[in-house]
Amino acid sequence: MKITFRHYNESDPIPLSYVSQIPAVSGIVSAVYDVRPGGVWSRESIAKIKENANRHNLSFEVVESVPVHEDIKLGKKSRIGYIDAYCENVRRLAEYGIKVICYNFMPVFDWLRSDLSYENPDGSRSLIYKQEQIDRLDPSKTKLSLPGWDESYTDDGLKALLSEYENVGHKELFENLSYFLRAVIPVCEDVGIKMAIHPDDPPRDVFGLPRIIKDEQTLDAMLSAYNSECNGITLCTGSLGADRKNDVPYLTEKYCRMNRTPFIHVRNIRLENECDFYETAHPTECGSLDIRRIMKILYDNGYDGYIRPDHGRMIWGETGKPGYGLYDRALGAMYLYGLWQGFGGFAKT
Ligand code: DNO
Repeated sequence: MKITFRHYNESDPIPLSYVSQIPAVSGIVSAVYDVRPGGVWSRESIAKIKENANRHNLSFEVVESVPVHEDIKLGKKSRIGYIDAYCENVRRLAEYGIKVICYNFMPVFDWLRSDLSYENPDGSRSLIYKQEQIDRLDPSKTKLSLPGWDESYTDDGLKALLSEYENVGHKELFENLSYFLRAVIPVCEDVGIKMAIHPDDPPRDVFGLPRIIKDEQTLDAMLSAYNSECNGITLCTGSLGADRKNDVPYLTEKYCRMNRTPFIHVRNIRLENECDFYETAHPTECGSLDIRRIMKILYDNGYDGYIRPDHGRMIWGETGKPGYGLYDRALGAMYLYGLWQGFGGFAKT
């Protein structure tokens, strides 16, 4: 297992020197953020992230994310050019030693929460999801924003895009994903990169838009759409765990044994009623997911891929990117490392 830490380059308030001070963290997970989805990343930008990381004794082997242009998800003719650009990014990233690319296939929006700074009784702040509040939001009227979202839409552009999805249901979206995989995975096989799709977060349709990566059945379908070790999953415990029907330890064991989960996001959530959840600290006792058991499954199956603590709460007065502060994620990294070492292993390879 290689423990990594997500970083947002120059726009990240956390200096890389702080990241390198977290014991057991051996690398960063990052991306080129100033190129629009569908564009080609310059070699200079990729090289710069790598050099900065290496200067702090950190590796840069996982990209999160190379975004998929909406025309690919919509299956428009113009997808051909955007897929070519995607493949070019894959080739370029391989030149700089990237091993895994995390991406998602969620229409228009990425992860979604109803409150980014919910105050817990102990004064810490968490990301939370309450369905009732989400149901009251209308993305064509309210400006929503989360780290990692494409912020460049104008109001009219967003409205037009949402209306294009009126003709795209689950089946069409899945066909468009399969088409994308058929074009991209052979390139990944050539250059030795593994694609790792991130589950939909939360794992259900939102704002009437279809979502297709949300449970065992849909994960299986996506893996069989192109049968290759380069066509994998980012196993995100918190995203999958937000549906009570998903047995996360079982899914972890299944996909780890199949060798189709090159990247893992570990976080805990406390489920409330059918759909709502609160993001908590990482330890098992803090939420509804048995993180210790999940880690034990990885350990017992000899997991040697990349892992990262996922969202943290804001603690000790920290402010910063929602979910991506330093302190609680560092505690999360130490918890994962401590478990691993307790099982008898070493995190740093
Ligand atoms: C949220 C992240 C997601 C993830 C993308 C992958 O914190 O896990 O934004 O990076 O869905 O493309």
